[in-house]
Amino acid sequence: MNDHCEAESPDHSSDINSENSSGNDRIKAIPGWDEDLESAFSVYQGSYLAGRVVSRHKTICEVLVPGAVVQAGISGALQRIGKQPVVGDFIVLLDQPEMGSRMVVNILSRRTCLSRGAAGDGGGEQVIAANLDTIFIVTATGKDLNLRRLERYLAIVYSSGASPVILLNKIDLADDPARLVEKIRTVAGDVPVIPLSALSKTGLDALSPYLNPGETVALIGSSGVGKSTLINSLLGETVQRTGGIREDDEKGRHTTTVRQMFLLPNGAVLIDNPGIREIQLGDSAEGLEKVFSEIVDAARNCRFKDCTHRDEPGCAVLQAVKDGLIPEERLASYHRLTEELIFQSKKAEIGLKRLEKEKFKQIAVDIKKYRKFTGKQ
Ligand SMILES: Nc1nc2c(ncn2[C@@H]2O[C@H](COP(=O)(O)OP(=O)(O)OP(=O)(O)O)[C@@H](O)[C@H]2O)c(=O)[nH]1
Ligand SMILES: [Mg+2]
Ligand SMILES: [Zn+2]
Repeated sequence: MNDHCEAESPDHSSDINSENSSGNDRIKAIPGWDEDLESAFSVYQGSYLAGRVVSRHKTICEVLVPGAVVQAGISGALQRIGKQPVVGDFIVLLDQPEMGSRMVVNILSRRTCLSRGAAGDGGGEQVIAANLDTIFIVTATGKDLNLRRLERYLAIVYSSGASPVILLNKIDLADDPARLVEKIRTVAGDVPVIPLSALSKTGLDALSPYLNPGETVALIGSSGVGKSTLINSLLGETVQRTGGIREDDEKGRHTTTVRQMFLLPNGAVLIDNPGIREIQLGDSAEGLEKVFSEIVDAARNCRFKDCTHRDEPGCAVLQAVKDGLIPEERLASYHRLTEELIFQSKKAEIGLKRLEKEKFKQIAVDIKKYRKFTGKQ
């Protein structure tokens, strides 16, 4: 297997055979594979292979199986039930080289799952990646640094089940990085904030506690903050193309377009992501409570249980703002994001209802067809 999980030509992999792989082989060969996955996979015999999705294209997945990276389609059955394999998924592959076919037929239970609100008016969630242990939220000194945006990132990361770590990149460009770290800490709670420079490779040692064998770390953040540069620096070679940034607003050029997994020599897994344009919250209520834990804590002392912390008498949150314990902009941000969450969930509900309606419309058409066919009324 090559270290960076790039796809091998399918011709080389026709000799992969699950009978050659024992559970131990799988644990060694598929980073992150463990006893639980082994027991979930034990029901599959014969032509089935265990693997992990390295990258996902429209209809094709690149999958790491013991000894190779292969390309596979997605079974019709999975597509019909709307289950989509994403990068980081542990999957079951049906390998039938004699028929020239290799299909992802099942997705094994996800330990963690990073999602965001889906774009468009249908609402719902879009899964970005799965089975992540840690998520590096990457921001950079300069115009990218935005506390309100960091709160959004923290909400979706908390909701994923993975642990967030905030990286402040490009400290080589800042006069006073320590001041910026302090600024970030005002919204970070207990989340570690690590200043570094991916380009000049300073501060990277502080990342090693998160880069353990078999553990998976994804990098997310806006375009141009230096996610791919950091991947290259950690791997010690250029595996990802990096892009310049626009001078006027310091925004990136969306250089990375495909989500992809890379393997560090020690067996840790890194996932590079395309820059996120806009983070919608999706179903992140739980995450939001963690991001604003000081507001949630104060709210326990509000006079009314359903206090909205806007103008109610006896509101402990408003009192804490008055006393200077909670910054006003934190409460404003909390209100904004909570409203957005309610809006998103309403949108999702409407989307679901529409789907239901469409389903029933389809059933009505089917009944009509059936009646016509059988002559029954
Ligand atoms: N000065 C400085 N520049 C950096 C640093 N890290 C990255 N850059 C530069 O920032 C630009 C964008 O870097 P990328 O690594 O492509 O950013 P990205 O986050 O992967 O961007 P997308 O793939 O578009 O999401 C490049 O010109 C890098 O050389 C750093 O630590 N210091
Ligand atoms: Mg990139
Ligand atoms: Zn209140």
